[in-house]
Amino acid sequence: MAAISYELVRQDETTGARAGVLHTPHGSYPTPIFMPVGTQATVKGVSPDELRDLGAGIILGNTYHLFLRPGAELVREAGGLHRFMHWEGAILTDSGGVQVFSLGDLRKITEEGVAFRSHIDGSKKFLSPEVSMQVQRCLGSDIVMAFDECIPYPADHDYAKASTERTQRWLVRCKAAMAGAEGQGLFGIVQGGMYRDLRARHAAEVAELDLPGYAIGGLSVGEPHALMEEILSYTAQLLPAGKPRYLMGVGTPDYLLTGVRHGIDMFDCVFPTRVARNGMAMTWTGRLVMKNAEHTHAHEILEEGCGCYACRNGYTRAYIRHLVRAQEIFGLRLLTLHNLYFLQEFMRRMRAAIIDGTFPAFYGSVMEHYRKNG
Ligand code: PRF
Ligand code: ZN
Repeated sequence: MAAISYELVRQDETTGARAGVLHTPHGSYPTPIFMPVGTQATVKGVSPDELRDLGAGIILGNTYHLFLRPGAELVREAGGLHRFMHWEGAILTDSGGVQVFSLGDLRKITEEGVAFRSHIDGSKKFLSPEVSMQVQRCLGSDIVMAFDECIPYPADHDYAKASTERTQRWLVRCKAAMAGAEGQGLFGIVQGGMYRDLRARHAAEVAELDLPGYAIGGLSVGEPHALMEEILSYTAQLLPAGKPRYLMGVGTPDYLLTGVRHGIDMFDCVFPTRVARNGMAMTWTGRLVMKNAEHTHAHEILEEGCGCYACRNGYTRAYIRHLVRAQEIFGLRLLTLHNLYFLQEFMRRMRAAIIDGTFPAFYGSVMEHYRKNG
């Protein structure tokens, strides 16, 4: 049996939203799903038990970081990434493309791959489709992402076209390099910049390879929300309905709503964990900046009814504000646990609404809150 498969449970009647189940070698997970980011073999500040308890099923790891440190061979020697980091759920690894391409002057792109200098010690390194696949095979992730270029925004049509064609040639090489990898599924990534013609052609070429899942890359790179929605909706409907669809690097509530509405099943983003470390709490009515004076005497929890560790145990806004101001690690941990729980709950409610047939109303009411409160 294939490592990864998608089961459709319910298709919303008026939008593209769908509820399903994603089957992996490390468990089956309800979709739409949000995957917390654990770049360096850890979701910053959170133990695997805590992650599981707050409802996370699939987490994300990064080829680029683990390749540089501690190295793919060491993780393989430890028994793979699941064992190394003590995570029994599923793992998706990103290919390293985005990180190497964002190194600017420190890298050189050729047809073969990307030569770059390590951000850690400046040493010379090289990533290519074959190297990225080799690293991800050592990591043993359930879902392996293709090595691609995330085209910056804005980019002219000529650049976007040449880059997308190269990403497609790289995808063919990724597929060949993953042949025979048991228990791992390769996802293709559709690029094409903000150009419909390039997106359409690339979506067709990627789908042609008959992979276990498909991602939409190159979005949420600084373009306006309306443009991202236009390209997303146009691209998503071109992808095969029987396979999972993953929108890479998206995880703010408004973008999650937009993605789900257009038929996306999987998301990842550093947002909830990163803003937690900047002292911000996510709620159903917008963000709370914990440093603000308004929370000084707020002897109430972050959000009424929240089931996260912090709220369940009565930690107050005033206390968390104090911890954040005093730069205490526990404050950032409480906020991280709350934000990750919040997004898991956000996905659960979206899925329940899809199954109940009330997704359009849910979308409207939650979006309205976010437009009002940011
Ligand atoms: N490609 C890969 N990873 C990504 C992206 C992409 O386009 C994005 C899009 N912003 C986030 N993460 N490989
Ligand atoms: Zn909470």
